[in-house]
Order: sequence, then structure tokens, then C-alpha cells
Amino acid sequence: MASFSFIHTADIHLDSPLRGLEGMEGPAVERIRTATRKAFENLIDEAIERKVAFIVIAGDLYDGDWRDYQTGLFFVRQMGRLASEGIQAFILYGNHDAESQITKKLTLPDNVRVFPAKRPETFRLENINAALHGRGYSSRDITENLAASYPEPVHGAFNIGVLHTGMGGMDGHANYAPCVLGELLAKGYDYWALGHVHQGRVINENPHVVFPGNLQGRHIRETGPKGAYLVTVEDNVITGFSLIHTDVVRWEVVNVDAAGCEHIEEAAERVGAALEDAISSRTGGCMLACRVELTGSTKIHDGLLLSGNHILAEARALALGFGDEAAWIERVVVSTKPARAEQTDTGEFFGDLYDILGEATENDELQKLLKTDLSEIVSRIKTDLKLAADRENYIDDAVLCAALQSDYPALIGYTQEYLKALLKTTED
Ligand SMILES: [Mn+2]
Repeated sequence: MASFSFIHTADIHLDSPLRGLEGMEGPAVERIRTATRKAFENLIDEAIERKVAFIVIAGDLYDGDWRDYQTGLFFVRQMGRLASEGIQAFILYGNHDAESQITKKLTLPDNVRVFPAKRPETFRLENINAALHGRGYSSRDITENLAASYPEPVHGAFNIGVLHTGMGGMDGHANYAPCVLGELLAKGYDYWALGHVHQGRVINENPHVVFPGNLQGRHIRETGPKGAYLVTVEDNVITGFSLIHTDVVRWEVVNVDAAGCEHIEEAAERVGAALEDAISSRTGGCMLACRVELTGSTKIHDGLLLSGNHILAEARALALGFGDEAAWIERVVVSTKPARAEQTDTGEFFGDLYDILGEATENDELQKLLKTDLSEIVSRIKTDLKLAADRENYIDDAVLCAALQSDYPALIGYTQEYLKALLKTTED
């Protein structure tokens, strides 16, 4: 009777360009830059060590068109490592690496099979009695229900459906190749190897319907441990199912309660303590890549708001104090509130201006003026961002978000807070 294991991965986004690292150097930044490749190498190491029969890549192997041939050559080299161990690989392209998105091409080794985009294809593995069904993307925005076109299961075999889908638009991901759980279950397959949703999730067991999530988190919206699923099958029954961690950088938000802080130095001390905690609880030698968020009511609220680069550099210095590759700070977000006594005390000198701005959030005339003046800039930002950022990615800067949504009251609100802090400090 057949017994074998396989690895299910997706959303690798190999060589995905990482924003915000421009002009930065050091081992930590270098580790982030090369993380998607290193995680993929880890996956191949695992596949070889565990002697799996094959690996399945359920879409978004690439982030988009290769900048040069190095990305493709890296992938071929990894496939060659599998080939020399007699391990096969099945690839299905998703919205990011759809046929229309990738213009460069390289010959893949014989152990690699690619699901076509025109129609579903079934690959049979007679020696282990498995059948893999799948259909790739011809273009990035597939609105057709691809699963509906998949064939009936091969009788008596272990059937795997490979599919890149937004299912019902989960986690805000674009709802490409939509389908519902019920129809996947009704297909009669044993395992649905899905891709596209970056937060790993086991939707169903027996039959298994699984989003493995990213192989490696790439930014602050892709937090927590990342990896791929190792599945063991004996006599057509799943007897082992576990997540293998492959990530080399782990993204987290580190909250720092700055309530009651009297000085910036005190806030920095708390940042240091929070970082130490976060670093000591990380696992598997992963480097921590984190966003520090300061919260709580404090009299240094204004100082923090205006500290800009200083508090960020300070946090980065604190992180370096734990070693070269222990932690890296992406940003410091100041979400503190003024201490109670200060909340109403805006001072006479600029009190009027503050009040005017306060009323302005509800002033239709002013908003009309802003709309006229700002709409061109905002629409240009929109175009640039849409070109640069994938629609799946989130814009996580609050001010940018307000601009993109033409939320003028919110924009005025941010300006009001910033001006208040600025004017107060100038007055002091
Ligand atoms: Mn995708």
C-alpha cells in the first residue's frame, strides 16, 4: 500500500521588492532583503531531509515580472536540488505570476510540472497512487470560478486539488477565482492545496482545505510565524499534518505602554524593555522585524509626536544593543494621548487656531476649498500607489489612508494634532 508525504506551500513572492529599506545597510537589513530566498532554501532543505515525494506550489511563487534572470535562475537551482533527490514539484501560477505578468522565461528541470491556464490538468503519480488537479491563471484578475471546471476525482487515488483563490474575499484579499467551501468539499478530493490568502488557515479537515499562508512575512501586515504544510498520507488517509517553519525574519507589532512617562528617556527605557521581551520570546533563530507602537496618556505626548527621526533612531539603537541580527525596527508609531491635565489646556496664544481647526473638520466651505486644492495631488498619489502597490497590500499609514479615501475631515484632524504639538513646543 502507498505511503508518502508531500509539502504544500504558496505565496512565496520570491524577490518581492521590500519597501522602506532604501539606503539602509547592515546585516539586519540584508537579512530582510534576502528573506524570501532564504525561506525558500529552508523549504527545499526540509523537503530533502524529510524525503517527500513532491512539493506543491499553489500560486504566487513570483511577486511579478522578474527584474532580471537572477530570480528565475535561483528558482531553477532549487528545483535542481530536488531533481537530484528524485523529488517532483508541481507549480500553479496565481494572480502575481499569471502568464500575462511574467515576460521572461527559463527552461525548468524535468521534475517540475506546471499546471496550464487554458483548462484544468490532472497529473498522475502512479507509483504512489496520487492525482493532482489544477488550473493556473492566464491573467491577474480571474473572476471565473476555476474550481467549477476541475475534473471528477480519480477513483481509488489520493486526489489533490491545487487552486489559487480568494474564496469569498477573505482577509480583504481580492476575490480572484471565487468559490465557496461547499463546492470544494462536494468535489470529492482528499486535499485542497490553496493559495492567495497570506494569513495561513486550515479551513477544513478530512477533506483538508488549506491556505498555508506566506512562506516568509514581508511587511508589518504579515505578522507571526510563517511556513508550509507537511502532509503524510498512508493508504489514501492523511496521518500527519503539520506546519514547518521556514521564515528567517518574523514580523510583529511591539506595544509599549508609555502611560505616565515624564521624559523621552523614560519612554526609550520602556521601548528597550519591550524589545528585550519580544526578542527573548522569538523562536527558531528568527530575526524580529517590528513596529513599535507607543500608547497611553503621557505629558510627553507632544514631544513624542514631534520627535520624528529621533525616536526611531533611538529605537533602532536599542535594537542593535541586543546584537546585529536580533531585531530591526520598521517604524515607531506614536499613538499616545496627552496627559489629562493638558487635554483641555491649549493655551491662549494658539487656542483660537486650534479651535478654528477643530471646527474646520465640519466646515463644508473649507472642505470644498481643500478638495479643489488637494484633489489633484491626491489623485496623483492614488495613481502612484496603485502602480507601485499591489491591490492586495494595505496602505497602513493613517495620513496616507485618509488622503487616498479623500477623507478631508480626518486630514484636518491630523493637521490639528500636529500643529498643536508644534505650537506648544515652540511656545515653551
Ligand atoms: Mn495571490
